[in-house]
Amino acid sequence: MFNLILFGPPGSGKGTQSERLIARYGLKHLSTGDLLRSEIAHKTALGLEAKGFMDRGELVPDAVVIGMIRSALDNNPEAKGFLFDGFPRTKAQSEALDALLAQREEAINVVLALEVTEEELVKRLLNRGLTSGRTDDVNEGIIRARIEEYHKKTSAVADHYRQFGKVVEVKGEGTVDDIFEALCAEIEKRKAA
Ligand code: B4P
Repeated sequence: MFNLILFGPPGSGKGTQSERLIARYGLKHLSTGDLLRSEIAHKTALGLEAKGFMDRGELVPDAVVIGMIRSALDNNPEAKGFLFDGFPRTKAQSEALDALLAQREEAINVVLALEVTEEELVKRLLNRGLTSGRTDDVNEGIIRARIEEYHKKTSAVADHYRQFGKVVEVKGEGTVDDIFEALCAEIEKRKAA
């Protein structure tokens, strides 16, 4: 199996690049953002709980997202590997993911971290907000709150995996095609190792 985390601040291109990476490598895509938005659309109890946090640009509680990922792993025993998109977002989520994979005698192979400046992130998300219908994309204050959450809580995820030599930084500005090729080059190196 090959397990990959696509990491980076909100708007760095995780969702965009994930679609291409799963097509090329046949990985199962697990996006906690997509899973949460699906729960909200279906008006489940979990979705109702998550919505308030997401609308404020805050992270949803760890127990909620860890439970969702545990079920997704259980429901995909045949997967050739997983692409984790937007998860883990806290140190606790990283440790929980490592434990869930270890129970399956698996581990994270690489963390690809997309690097994008804050002004570019805000520009991209406001632009997406014009058409996405996402309540967390329309207000600059909420977007900046999401970026602040990233610096406060999510950058710890990179620190966690850096101690195992698993983090590779990739420039996330430029064309979608060029960024995709840079990500693939890093994956090929790790697969060959
Ligand atoms: P997510 O759904 O993960 O969304 P995101 O971080 O906003 O976006 P992503 O990074 O995937 O978007 P992309 O850059 O591809 O999270 C939403 C919310 O859910 C969080 O704020 C949180 O509340 C909650 N949540 C999710 N997971 C959680 C967890 N594990 N724990 C707790 N809470 C959690 O796209 C952005 C835009 O940039 C697009 O319009 C795209 O077209 C554009 N773009 C992409 N690449 C580009 C390029 N190279 N050049 C120009 N534009 C580009």
